[in-house]
Amino acid sequence: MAQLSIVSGSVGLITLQNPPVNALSAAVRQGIVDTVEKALSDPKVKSVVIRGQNGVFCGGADIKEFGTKMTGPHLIPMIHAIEAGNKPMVAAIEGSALGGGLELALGCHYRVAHSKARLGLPEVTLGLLPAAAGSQRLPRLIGVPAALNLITTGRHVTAAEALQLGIVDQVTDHDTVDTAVKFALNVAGQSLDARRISTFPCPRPAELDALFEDAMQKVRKSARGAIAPVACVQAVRAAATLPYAEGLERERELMATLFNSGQARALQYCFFAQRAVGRWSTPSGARWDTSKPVPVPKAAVIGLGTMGRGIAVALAQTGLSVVAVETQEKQMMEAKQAVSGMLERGAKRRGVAPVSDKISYSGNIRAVADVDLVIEAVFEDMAVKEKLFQQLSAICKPGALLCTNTSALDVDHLASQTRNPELVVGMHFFAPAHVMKLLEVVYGRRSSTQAVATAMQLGKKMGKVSVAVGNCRGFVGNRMLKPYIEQAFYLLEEGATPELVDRALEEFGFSMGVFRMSDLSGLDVGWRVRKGDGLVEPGLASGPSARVRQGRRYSPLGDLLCEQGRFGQKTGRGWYQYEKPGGRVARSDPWLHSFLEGYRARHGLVARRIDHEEVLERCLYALINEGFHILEDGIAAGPEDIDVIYVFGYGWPRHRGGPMFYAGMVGLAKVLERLEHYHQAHPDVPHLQPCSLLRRLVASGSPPIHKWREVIRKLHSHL
Ligand code: 3H9
Repeated sequence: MAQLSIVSGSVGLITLQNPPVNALSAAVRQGIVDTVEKALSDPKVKSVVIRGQNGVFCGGADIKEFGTKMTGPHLIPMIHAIEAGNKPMVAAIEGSALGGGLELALGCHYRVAHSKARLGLPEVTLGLLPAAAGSQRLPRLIGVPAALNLITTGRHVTAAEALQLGIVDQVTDHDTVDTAVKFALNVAGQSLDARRISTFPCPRPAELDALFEDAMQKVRKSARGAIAPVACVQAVRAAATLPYAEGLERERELMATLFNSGQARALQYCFFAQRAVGRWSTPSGARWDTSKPVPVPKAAVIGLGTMGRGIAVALAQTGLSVVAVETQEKQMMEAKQAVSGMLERGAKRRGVAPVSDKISYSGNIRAVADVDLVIEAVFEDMAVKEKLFQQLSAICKPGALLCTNTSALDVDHLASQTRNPELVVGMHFFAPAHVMKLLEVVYGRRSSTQAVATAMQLGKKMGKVSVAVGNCRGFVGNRMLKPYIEQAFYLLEEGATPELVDRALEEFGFSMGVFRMSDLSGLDVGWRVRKGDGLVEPGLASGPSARVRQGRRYSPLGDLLCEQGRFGQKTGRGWYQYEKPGGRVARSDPWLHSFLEGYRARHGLVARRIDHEEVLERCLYALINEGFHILEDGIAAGPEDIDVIYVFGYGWPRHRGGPMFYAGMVGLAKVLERLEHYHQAHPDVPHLQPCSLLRRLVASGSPPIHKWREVIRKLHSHL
């Protein structure tokens, strides 16, 4: 797990060996302790280089060990032994030095990094803090403000930034280990008194209290209830105000509160869930490891509205040649300007040249004749898309993949409009498409394994978290959103206000409550869909039938607002009011409150007091219940897929792990009991009727989430 060899006559080379990222498992820690001891006691060794196998220095503590009984040497004394040693230790950093990996490097006396290496203390993203003295050494090395920034955000820095900050001593474009060995030869025999970071005084900024108050306010605001960022600030404060040993003790205490917290478990679950969705499979037998994607050097985007523009930018930034097609001249002109602005801003952010030359524009659909893949992002209307797919099927070269960016429409139906339905898949992007990380790749009944693999691969190349999902109305994300929004409407009818519902959801951790979100995305979007579904009946009809459609409870509230032209931010009025059309700051609207009172009076509804708990239970459990239906139907392969979709695409707070993980944390039996309770109170709301998979899981003793797939598999094999 760690090996010592002697190179260049006098340099002890310690190699960490725990692929793929040389995580610091018990065996690796033991290996380091043993090899360091050997190197320090071997008179032939004058200096030491520590490196990781296979071009990765170290990805940190072994996250898989968390939650199990920890064995082996502890990290802190192991790193102290390295720092206290009387021979220079040089970390040779290639690939990543993250978390405990960087803490190990900070225990070394010198650090040499390859120019492509990335360094950071991302523990906060796992609900932890850098508790192998990272929170105490880093501020001593680079100062409090820079350390606060790195530790509270968990961001990775490039080698160039690490050099500028003073984290590393040298950056090389050549062989890192060779460079580090030369470095080690040069420093052999030199005094190490000024190289042990734990002995450095921590630089004390002038306005210490103000600095930490400001940092605390900032993290509290952005953390949305997450506790780790707050603990990170406290740990850095300890570094700035206490002697090293006392600071270390404070770091230990803070870590103890985080380590077994539900938030840490949720965030670590998210880490593995994000990777698990990459190992996708479909019921037809397509799999991530056996299905071969086809290369896609050239792609086309059709329709340059908001979505199309974002998709074109995302593709171009990935290095593809893009043909962008828009038939309306005015839209084309606006799109060209918007796209070039997006590309310029993106290039500036990433410190590269804009890739405007990657995109060519055309008003003629025939321009897509030679591309390898088309993504259509035209108006969300089945008739329009049907016609387009018929055209594409005739125009595109043989083998070209045809993808739809629909957010809900039937992918199988669109595939049936083409000569090669096996080449059709859904690629559901989220707005803005060049920024949002989530991509739902929707396989149809006839999609080929190659088509799914190609779309998944393209998503990965674009830096998206791609999740393969089955075809049904709304796929996974939007299908679950429907009962969630529906409950929010019913709560208004029963006495809540948009402010109350949103506050409950935002305190839970959503970046935006359901009504503020609806104002942002536009009320007219859902109105159009409901109209298409024959649900909208114009006017202010009263009587019981006004709130019933197709035998179920229905709330026409959203339709009534749209009839008044209240489409949300774009019109300056929606569930809230805004200073002007396009305004961003939501203010309570007295008109809306009296409208709700009038509505209730007209329908004989008596407003009652609704508390946050009911808002959360009704909205979230209805959404979770739909998640169980999705698992039961085989639309998502496992709970991780649903959770990743909600965390990356729908603002679900990551420190709560995603809706299905949250259900497990609350207790499946409790979720079932509350759904039964609410369904009894609202028998005309089918979404509140508990799903049979949920009942089955509770009946089988509420197994932990990683065992749900077994229950689902059994369920499917019985069918
Ligand atoms: C810590 O250090 C705490 C200390 O401060 C104090 C303790 C007292 N452990 O991401 P990839 C697995 S907390 C175990 O696909 P990439 C990963 O699950 C730690 N396993 O590769 C995957 O497995 P699988 C702080 C780990 O090249 C495989 O390795 N460190 C760990 O795209 C490949 O991973 C971090 O937060 C780990 N630490 O990216 C860094 N890391 O194949 C976490 C990875 O079965 N790691 N695995 O799915 C990363 O950010 C990325 O993995 C990294 C490589 C950038 C290193």
